[in-house]
Amino acid sequence: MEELKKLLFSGDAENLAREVGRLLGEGTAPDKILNEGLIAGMGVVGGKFKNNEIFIPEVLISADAMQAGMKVLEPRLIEAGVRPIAKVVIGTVKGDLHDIGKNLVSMMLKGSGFQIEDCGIDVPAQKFIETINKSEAQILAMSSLLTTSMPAMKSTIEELEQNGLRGKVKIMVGGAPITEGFAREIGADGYGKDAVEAVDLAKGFLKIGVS
Ligand code: B1M
Repeated sequence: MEELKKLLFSGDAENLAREVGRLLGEGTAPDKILNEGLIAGMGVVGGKFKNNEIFIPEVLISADAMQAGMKVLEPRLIEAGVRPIAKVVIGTVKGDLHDIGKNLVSMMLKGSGFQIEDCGIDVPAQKFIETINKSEAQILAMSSLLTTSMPAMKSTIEELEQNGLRGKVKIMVGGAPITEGFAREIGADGYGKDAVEAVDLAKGFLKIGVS
């Protein structure tokens, strides 16, 4: 597990995938590899990012390595019946094409055991609604990088209300122009300043019950 964490931290995707395969081959339980190796490793990455010891490019490289490890691990997790801790629908709101931050949040959430339904960019409210309905997700995560796309977060929340879904999902918002005050004003349940805060927030929702 220590080796996995090291490979994840150094972003060595190829060797990480190989090491996951090797551990599976010698009979290590898939959930042990996930929780004690990959998720624990991403926790270290998140902690260092929070403390400004590493920066966005390093986090992205580690997240890529995590994805490579997950590709090998995922079929075995499914076989073993290991379930994600919750489902998150994520997207950049209507009118906005920025996705680097949204992808980072998505990868960190995945790295923490959440299942992600990524709606992509320029996402209209109806698309969020359809995806929430289809996936039965417990959390909606919306990103906006433009002051001009911020109102789309508010209108999406209003449409969720009109569709009777508001009480069924916790909503978090984030992105460079978003503030705690704005999140409160539009009726979101939380605001994440960065990808690490987004993960903490999502885990916090689980503690208070997300359904
Ligand atoms: Co655009 N752009 N851009 N751009 N762009 C900004 C955002 C801008 C601040 C640049 C500037 O003028 N200084 C400015 C917005 C100004 C404003 O609204 N006040 C701007 C503009 C104006 C535009 C265009 C309108 C330019 C034009 O065409 N005239 C245009 C808009 C297109 C559109 O969306 N409709 C445009 C286009 C683009 C590119 C396509 C060229 C490209 C995007 C490529 C892509 O995303 N695939 C781009 C880029 C790269 C930027 C900058 C330079 C970088 C954004 C970025 O990726 N940051 C940006 C200036 C800047 O920020 N320095 C800028 C890195 C990323 C990791 O950070 O996304 O903030 P960020 O995510 C963080 C947190 O915010 C948070 O976690 C992340 C990790 O810590 N976070 C969340 C994000 N989402 C979250 C969700 C959460 C929680 C946390 O919970 C759900």
